[in-house]
Amino acid sequence: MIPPEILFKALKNHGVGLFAGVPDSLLKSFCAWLEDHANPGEHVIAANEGNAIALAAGYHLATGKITAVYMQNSGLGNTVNPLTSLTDPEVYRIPILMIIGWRGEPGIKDEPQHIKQGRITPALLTLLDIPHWILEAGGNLDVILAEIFAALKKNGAPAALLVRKGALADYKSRRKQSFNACLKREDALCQLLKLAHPRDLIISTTGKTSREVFELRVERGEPQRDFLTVGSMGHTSSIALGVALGNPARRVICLDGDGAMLMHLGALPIIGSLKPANFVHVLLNNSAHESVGGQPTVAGRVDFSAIAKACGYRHYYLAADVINLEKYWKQIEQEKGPIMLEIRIRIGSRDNLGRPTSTPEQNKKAFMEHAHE
Ligand SMILES: Cc1ncc(C[n+]2csc(CCOP(=O)(O)OP(=O)(O)O)c2C)c(N)n1
Repeated sequence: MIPPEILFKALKNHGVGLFAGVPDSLLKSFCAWLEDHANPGEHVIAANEGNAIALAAGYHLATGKITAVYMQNSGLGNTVNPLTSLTDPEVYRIPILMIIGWRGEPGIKDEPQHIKQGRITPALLTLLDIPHWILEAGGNLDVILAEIFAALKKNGAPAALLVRKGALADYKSRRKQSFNACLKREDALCQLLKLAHPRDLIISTTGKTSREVFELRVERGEPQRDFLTVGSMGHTSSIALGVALGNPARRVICLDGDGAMLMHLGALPIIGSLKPANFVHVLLNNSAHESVGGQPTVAGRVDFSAIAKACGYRHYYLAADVINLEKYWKQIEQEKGPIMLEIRIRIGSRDNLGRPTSTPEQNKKAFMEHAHE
């Protein structure tokens, strides 16, 4: 296995001037190393992978240097537009080193949302004319990087390092909790499931939120009727908006994460301008991408009250404990949406957290039956 510091130092020796990206579980030790050791201004955690590519392009325009942009392969879709219309040799020809965590690699067991993307990742890079190299546990990093940087220099365009599961050695970050909050995400979700009406339509975000909602329903002996957005990070609020518009007679509760909300923040003014009265947008804010390793987001420094108001939400509440959560929920019951309820939570989840045992299609069917009752 390759220690993350070796990768970091080798990239710097090759002249990488900036590191940017969206965290991934397969790359979490590298992300953690960057957090602890990159110089100020040398590492940016972007809101989405397309933004990271554009940022890398801008950095190259200013310095002539290469940025290493890391991401999970789920984020490739977000990069296709800037890769084809900005950095491509047929447009501005800008070199970028992409470091991609290869979830769903064929032959390796993974969750349903990763299978298709894992299968098409190399072909997608080929289609985009992006030469790519595979990094695995026993791989010769020096040789691979020499070849990649030679290609980056020769083509002046993006090249990619596809990182297999287990290629990088462990490293734990020294990071601390963002908020001094008492509730963990699962505690907040447990309260919300108690407060919600059985007829409410719940749509939950990517990562541990959906896994916890699934397990909490099992524990509570209740049917699985919530829509679990296992992939499509950042799109949960738009899915929920579609549900709210299509089913105005039912209250829709969107359970969002801060990383996910920031990823496609543009959904908020659309919700605010359409003003679905049945829309409650819960933001579970731990100021981190906890599901993939706890890397920080900027959400701890963002005024979501101002954002909600500016985007046209009718009400905003901030809770950090059960007493306030219950108090504000009583108010929410009386009011018209869209309403944003931010809940400040601490990082942390149980070690034995499972994954949905039903398939996404079974989940969809159960949700639709519930929605049509
Ligand atoms: C487009 C895309 N990029 C990255 C990922 C990997 N990923 C899955 S969950 C997650 C973190 C989500 O963070 P947040 O919404 O704050 O929720 P938390 O994990 O903290 O509960 C990331 C980065 C992904 N699934 N899709």
